[in-house]
Amino acid sequence: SEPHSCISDSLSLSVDKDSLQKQIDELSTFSDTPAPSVTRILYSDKDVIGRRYIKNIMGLSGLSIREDAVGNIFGRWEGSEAELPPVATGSHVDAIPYSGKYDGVVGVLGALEAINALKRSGFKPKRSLEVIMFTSEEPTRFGISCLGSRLMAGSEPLVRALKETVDGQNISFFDAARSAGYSKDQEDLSSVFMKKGSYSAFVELHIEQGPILEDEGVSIGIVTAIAAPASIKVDFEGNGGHAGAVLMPSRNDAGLAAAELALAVEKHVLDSGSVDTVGTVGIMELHPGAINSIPSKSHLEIDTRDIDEKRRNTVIERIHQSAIAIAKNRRVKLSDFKIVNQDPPAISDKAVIKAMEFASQQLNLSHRLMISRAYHDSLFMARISPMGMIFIPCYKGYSHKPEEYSSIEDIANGVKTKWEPTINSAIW
Ligand code: HGY
Ligand code: MN
Ligand code: MN
Ligand code: MN
Repeated sequence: SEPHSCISDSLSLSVDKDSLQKQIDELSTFSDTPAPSVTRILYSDKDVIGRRYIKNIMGLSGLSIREDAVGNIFGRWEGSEAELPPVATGSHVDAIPYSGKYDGVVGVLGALEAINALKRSGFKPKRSLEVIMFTSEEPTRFGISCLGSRLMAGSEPLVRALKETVDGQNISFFDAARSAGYSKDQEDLSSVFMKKGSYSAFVELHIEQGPILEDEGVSIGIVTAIAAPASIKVDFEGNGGHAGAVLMPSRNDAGLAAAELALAVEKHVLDSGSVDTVGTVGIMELHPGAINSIPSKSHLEIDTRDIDEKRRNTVIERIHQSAIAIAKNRRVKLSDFKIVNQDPPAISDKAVIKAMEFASQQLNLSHRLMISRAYHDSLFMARISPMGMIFIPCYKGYSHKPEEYSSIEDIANGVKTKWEPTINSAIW
């Protein structure tokens, strides 16, 4: 349906920038690493405090709050026709080690400020509006990205996997969830699943995490598709031994096998034929990790993505072949090659894209269509609802590092653009 006239003017909507900036700054203090970095890992004490902070704002905004078995948090503003599927918006507030204070946070606190601005203006929604804070968008603790939204989208394999998933300290997913007040009885996590059609639209506001909008001086990015992410865990085993006494010809060094595979990842990605293929070895651990002991074990975690799923899968296949060849040549054991996730890309909904283009025009904001190379909870929300994403510029495209920054003006532009489709779809 066609977006209605821009009603935000008639509602004299305005963003309370000071309070929004203050909330972003306060939330960033709940961190396990010193400012300006932010570290807030799933179910950690700081994550629990962050969750309480968000629920407090939801309560103050008069939203009814529900939490599911893994801690996805839903703040709902009941509409006059509450039986209709609601309009939803939201993002995440967990943060990888030594990251920044805007990734995800802008989409949660910005959503709550949009609700408050709508309330201040006297707007009354027809469809209910729901703000979602998704559990664990980042893969840091259990190696699973978008854990909360992946479950909401109905992943049976994930329910099975979580039963035997442990973190780096050998704490099980369920013990960690229980320590944060969730999944008390080992309840069946399929209670988290949501049906297709649960929402009439889902819109996520997020920093671009790339340099395009800032380079081009464009205020709003309207996401047309989200790239297809995949992650792989690899373990090699050798005999190890004394760094002085074992001569080179008789070594089978698991550390060098890992190093060679990391370079093979780079090679296969660069040989893919497209600049859209990316690959990263962000984790590489050597055991026993002593300068004078030949690594007897190595563990790598590989992240590879592409907007073209087939091309990405070819790269994964080549990485696997390299791991087997390296193990053979170096006489080490390839003790594990585990594809943790190999997700398809997601396509934004045409009507939601149109609503966001309309909103940007009405608000006189420069805007452009673009793809998202980062993944988001929207990747999975697209499986149960028409999805759209709004990007705002961030400083030099920096993200996942303490220098991450977006101006409160850019954030306010994103909030205003978001409420237009929300308003329109709330009326649609
Ligand atoms: O890695 C990502 O794409 C997201 O920022 N977690
Ligand atoms: Mn992130
Ligand atoms: Mn994010
Ligand atoms: Mn010695």
